[in-house]
Amino acid sequence: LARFDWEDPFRLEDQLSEDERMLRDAARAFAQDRLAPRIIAAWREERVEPEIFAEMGEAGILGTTIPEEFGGLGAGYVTYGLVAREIERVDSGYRSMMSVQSSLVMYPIWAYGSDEQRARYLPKLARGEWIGCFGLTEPDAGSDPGSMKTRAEKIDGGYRLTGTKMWISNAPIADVFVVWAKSEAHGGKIRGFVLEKGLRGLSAPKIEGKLSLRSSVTGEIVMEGVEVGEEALLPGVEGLKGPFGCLNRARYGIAWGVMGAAEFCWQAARQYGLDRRQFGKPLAQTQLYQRKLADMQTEIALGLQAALRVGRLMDEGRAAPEMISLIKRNNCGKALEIARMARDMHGGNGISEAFQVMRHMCNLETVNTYEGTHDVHALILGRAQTGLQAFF
Ligand code: TGC
Ligand code: FAD
Repeated sequence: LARFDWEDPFRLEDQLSEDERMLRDAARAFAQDRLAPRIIAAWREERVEPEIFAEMGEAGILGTTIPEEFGGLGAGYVTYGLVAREIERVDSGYRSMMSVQSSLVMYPIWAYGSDEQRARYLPKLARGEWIGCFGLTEPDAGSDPGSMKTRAEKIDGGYRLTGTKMWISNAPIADVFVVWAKSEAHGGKIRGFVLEKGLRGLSAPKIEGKLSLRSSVTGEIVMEGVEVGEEALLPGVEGLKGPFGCLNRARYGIAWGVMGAAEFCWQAARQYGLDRRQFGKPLAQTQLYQRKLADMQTEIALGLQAALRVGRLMDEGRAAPEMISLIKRNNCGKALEIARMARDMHGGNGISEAFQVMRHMCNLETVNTYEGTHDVHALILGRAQTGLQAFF
C-alpha cells in the first residue's frame, strides 16, 4: 500500500524539480532563521524594519523570476510561489514586502521599462538596497482602478503628476515609486511612471492604526504637481493591462503564500489538540476536532495542487488571468477560514500573540481584500462563464 504523508497528502514534494526544492529549502531556512524570531515583537509594535529588504536581497528572494543579468535569479514561477509560501508561513506582511518589490516594482520595470530604467533600478531593487512601491489604488478608486483621478500632464521635457494613491504597501519607506496615472499626452490612457524619493511635491505619509499586516508599512502617495522628465515614463505599455500584468504575477504568488499561512495555522491547531486535554482526553481525540483538521488538510492540499498547476502553466506561458483569479480567490478565502478555525481550536490561548494564529487570521483579512477582493474575483470568474459584465 502506498504510504500516506499527512503533511503532504498529494506528494507535492515529488512534483518539484531538484532546483525548486533547493531554492524552497533556502527560502524556508531564511524565513525560519531570520524572520520568525522577530515577527511577534514587530507585529505587536507595528515596527517597520526596512533592513529586511537587504536581508531578502542577500538571500536571493527579490525578483526571483527576473533574469540574472538584472540581478534576479532567472527562476520560474513555481519557485517564486514556493518562496512566497515559505515567507508567508511566518507572516503575510513579510510576503507582501517581497511580492510588491518582485512582482509590482521589478516586474513592470523589467517588462515595460527602457534599457536605462532596467539598468538603473533592477540591480539595486534585487539587492534590497532600494525599496519599491506600487501605486494603483486611490481613495475613490479601489476595485475600480479605471476610475482613477491621478493625472499626468505634459510639460516641456516631461510630465507633471497630480493625485493621491491610497493603501500603498512600502510607500513610507520607498525609494522607487511605480505609479499609474491617466496621461493627457496619450489620449487619457493609463501610463506607468517611475518616481524617486525626494522629488518636489512627492510625499508618502504612513497610514496609522492598522489591525492587520502590522509588520508591513502602508501609506499614501501624495503627488502635488510632481515634475519628472521623459525618462520616468514606462515606455512599453499603456492602458489597464499595464498594472494588471503586474497584478497577475502578484496574485499568483499570493495564492501560494496564503497556503503557507494556512499550513502554519493547521499544524499549530493539530499540535495544540494533541497537547491539550479536556474531559480526560486530548482535544485531538474528539470527532469535531478531527473533522476540522481534515477540512484544513483537504483545502490546503487542493489549494497547493491548484497553485502548482497554474505555476506550471505560467512557466509555459499558458496561464490565463481567470485561472489566477480562481486560485487567488479560493486560496485566500480558504486560508482565512482555516486561520479563524485554528484560532477557535486554541480556545482562550488562541487570542494570545504567543500562539500566533490570531496574527495570521488578522493578516489574512487584508490578503483576502487586496489585489482584488474575494468578490471582485468572483465577478471576474462570473463574467468569464456567462459573458455578462456584473461590475456595473
Ligand atoms: P476590463 O475592461 O476588464 O479590462 C481593461 C483592460 O485591462 C485588460 N485586463 C488585463 N490584462 C492583463 N491581465 C489581467 N488580469 C487583466 N484584466 C483586464 C483588459 O484586457 C483590457 O485591456 P484593453 O487593451 O482591452 O483595454 O477592466 P474593468 O475596468 O472592467 O476591470 C474590472 C476589474 C474588476 C476586473 C478590475 O478592475 C480589477 O481586477 N479590480 C481589482 C483591483 C485590484 O486588484 N487592485 C489591486 C491594487 S494593488 C494591490 O492591492 C497590491 S497589495 C500587494 C501586497 O502588499 O502584497
Ligand atoms: P472597495 O472597492 O470600496 O470595495 C469595498 C467592498 O465592496 C468589498 O467587499 C468589495 O468586494 C465590494 N465591491 C466592490 N465593487 C463591487 C461590485 N461591483 N459588486 C459587488 N461588490 C463590490 N493598492 C495598491 O495599489 N498598492 C498597494 O501596494 C496596496 N497595498 C495594500 C495594502 C493593504 C494593507 C491594504 C488593506 C490594501 C492595499 N492596496 C494596495 C489596496 C487594495 O488593493 C484595495 O483595498 C482593494 O483593491 C479594494 O479596494 P477598496 O479598499 O477601495 O474597496
